[in-house]
Amino acid sequence: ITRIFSGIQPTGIPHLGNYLGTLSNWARLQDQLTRQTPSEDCATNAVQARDKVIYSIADLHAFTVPQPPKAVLKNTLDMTASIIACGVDPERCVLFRQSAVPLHTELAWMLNCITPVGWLHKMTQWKTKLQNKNPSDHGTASSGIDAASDPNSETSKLRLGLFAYPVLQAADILLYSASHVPVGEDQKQHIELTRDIADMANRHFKTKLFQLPDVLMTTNKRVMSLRDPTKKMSKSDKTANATILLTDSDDDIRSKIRKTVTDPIDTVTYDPENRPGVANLLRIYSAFYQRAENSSNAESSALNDVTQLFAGKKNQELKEKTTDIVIESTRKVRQELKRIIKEEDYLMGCLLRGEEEASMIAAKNWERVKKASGLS
Ligand code: AQP
Repeated sequence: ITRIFSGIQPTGIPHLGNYLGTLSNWARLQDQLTRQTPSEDCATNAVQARDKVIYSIADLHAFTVPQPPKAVLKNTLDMTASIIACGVDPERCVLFRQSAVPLHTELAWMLNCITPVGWLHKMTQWKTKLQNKNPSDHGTASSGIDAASDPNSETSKLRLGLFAYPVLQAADILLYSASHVPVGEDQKQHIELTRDIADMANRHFKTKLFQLPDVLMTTNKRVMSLRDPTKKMSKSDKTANATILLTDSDDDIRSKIRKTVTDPIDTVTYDPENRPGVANLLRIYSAFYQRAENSSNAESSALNDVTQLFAGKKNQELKEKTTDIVIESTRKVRQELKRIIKEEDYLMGCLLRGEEEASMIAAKNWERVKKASGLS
């Protein structure tokens, strides 16, 4: 691993899924990759270590769904505070706002001009959006495309940005020559697309402009909504009690987990298909259990241990024990977030410093693109 790059959209306060699936991994990776961070007074080495780990607040991606202008900056600062509270240290990595480095959109444009539209039509997330907009369609991509070409269909009202955002994501990654991109299962296809686009660009410009990044798969499974366990927990889900936020108090967490939708069977078994609510609680418990035990065992083994632990116990007990482990395991992060979220000047300072460093790295790579394309 020579450099990792990852991003998160500032679309609200992060929830337990964002924490387990992404932010805690960001902190862990930063710790692993900058373990030999030299002493503070050795400035050159410190910069070398910092730019191994680049994290972006993907505010431009957030616009793929409408954002109230008044909320944009506040959401960005809240996300910055959340990332730092989860253990990401802006002294040891580059943390910045995507929109502050306009080269992301410039490179995205160049990549748009060489990316075949058919590649984007294959993206599962896009196909899901098409199907949701077009219930009469039976879920094949081609019927979605047909519907999209009818200017009056519901699908043709979907926005271009939503269709093209995987290209912007490719630009985000390629601009920094990231060797690895830590993502969850849902984003794996987009990183594969990034590799294909990089390869296409290298052939198009007849020079090795871009490094093909590898996926660094994060291990934690999806955390599902507490109110509808067939849907993932989402920042934008406004259903009451569906998400546990990093700003929740102990009482909020207690009350939300108590109200979790389970099923009429009274004892605990792990059956994600038929008992998604109970399975979700077992997975949340096991994710924290694995951390508390400091176990390097695979996730599946922690889940087995936890399923054994609760075998024959009442759902009620699972809810209570999950409440305790969530409250205890997130206490430090929640306390730190509460403190830091008010420090707007400090947060802005961290972002400005990150922006400066990100711009320098991006400019070097963009210069090579300009040369290869003839723009220079
Ligand atoms: N429920 C989840 N369980 C595990 N991981 C999750 N992630 C999101 N939801 C869950 C991971 O968190 C990162 C956040 O990425 P994002 O904010 O760029 O986009 P997202 O996946 O769309 O996140 P949300 O929370 O669902 O936000 P909204 O509501 O704005 O769309 C990703 O790495 C994702 O895998």
